[in-house]
Amino acid sequence: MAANIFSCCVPIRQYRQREQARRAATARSEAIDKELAGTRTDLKVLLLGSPGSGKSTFIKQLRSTCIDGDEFTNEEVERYRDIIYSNVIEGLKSLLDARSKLQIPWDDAANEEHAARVIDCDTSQLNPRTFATHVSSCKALWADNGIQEAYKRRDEFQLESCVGYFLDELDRIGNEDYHPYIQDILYAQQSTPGVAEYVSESRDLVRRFIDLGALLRYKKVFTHFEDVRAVLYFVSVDEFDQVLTAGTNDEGTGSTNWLMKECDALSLILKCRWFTGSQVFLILNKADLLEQKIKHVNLKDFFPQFDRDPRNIDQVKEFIFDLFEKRCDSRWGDAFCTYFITAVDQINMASVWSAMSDAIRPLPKGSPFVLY
Ligand SMILES: Nc1nc2c(ncn2[C@@H]2O[C@H](COP(=O)(O)OP(=O)(O)OP(=O)(O)O)[C@@H](O)[C@H]2O)c(=O)[nH]1
Ligand SMILES: [Mg+2]
Repeated sequence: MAANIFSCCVPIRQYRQREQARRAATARSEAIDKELAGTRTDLKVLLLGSPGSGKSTFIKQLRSTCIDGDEFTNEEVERYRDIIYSNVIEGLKSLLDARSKLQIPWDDAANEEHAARVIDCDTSQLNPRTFATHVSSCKALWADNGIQEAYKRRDEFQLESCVGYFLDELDRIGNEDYHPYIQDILYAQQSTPGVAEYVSESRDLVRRFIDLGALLRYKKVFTHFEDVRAVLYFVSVDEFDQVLTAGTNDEGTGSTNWLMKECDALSLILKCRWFTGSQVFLILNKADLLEQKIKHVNLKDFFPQFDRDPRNIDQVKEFIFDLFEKRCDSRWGDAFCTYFITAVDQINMASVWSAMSDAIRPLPKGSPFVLY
């Protein structure tokens, strides 16, 4: 009996000792956390760039692939699903409009009826049930050679870069129980309406990524410019063939090519007094689309000074790289870096981020804030 009581008491004593040790360890860890919270470095990273240049896609990748490995919540996945439905219908509307304006004949004239259904669709009300009623029309239209021909000529009109990807995936997206893959979420297109912030926290570091979307023109955004550790300026490199219709750009410098306008914008950022102590990254995004485009659009037609092989992606990238680097004052030195990226590619982003994150670190203690 005594043995029984004794054998019962030992585990209880051990349990109490273990519990005390566990509580002490938790208290120690909380004390360290509290101490670190006081000394944690807060790094502000600003994302700038024209609409559609890939800022939100980059943040989605930081969140899901590069830094935090976060899963999107069910509510977010459902919201992206409805955005994807809208991307499909709006994309088809653009293709239908282009087919008509470019006077491309229907493959099957009976598809006019499907076209009318898609044109009448209210994209603000899409959900699995309402989208299901349009799936057969979408499939019939995407299979029509007239629409395919318009798609081939997409450089001649405005078409979101995600449209081809989603239309090719219609069998999957058209299922009523469709649940977007992460790759679909990366392609989902919706303009950021205001300032978006993504905060990534670790024990000793808080990184705040601030995406100013289309608000850069408004003076009130200058409040975000103070103490910026890094600026990421995004450019869609596949738009080298876009010509500005107004004759001069917003800065009044007279550049009429889209890439030259982006060079002007970058040079203004590099002169901006707010960023003299920041690391500046030029993100030349959509390298995948650039590679596709140079197969049928000649860079020489837009940049006569380009005297190398216009079908060679490395030579084209080198030329674009030089175009921007020449605008960069040599004083910036290591505080200015350029990367070609494909923001929708998870493998590419993981390696780009591992190189970039090394540069986005707190400045060593005691070093002056200004880098040059
Ligand atoms: N193919 C391809 N598509 C890309 C790439 N980067 C972004 N996109 C697509 O381009 C579209 C626009 O990207 P966003 O990230 O929304 O652009 P943004 O800069 O946030 O645009 P705003 O919010 O309007 O300022 C989305 O459909 C993206 O999936 C890329 O490297 N390759
Ligand atoms: Mg955005």
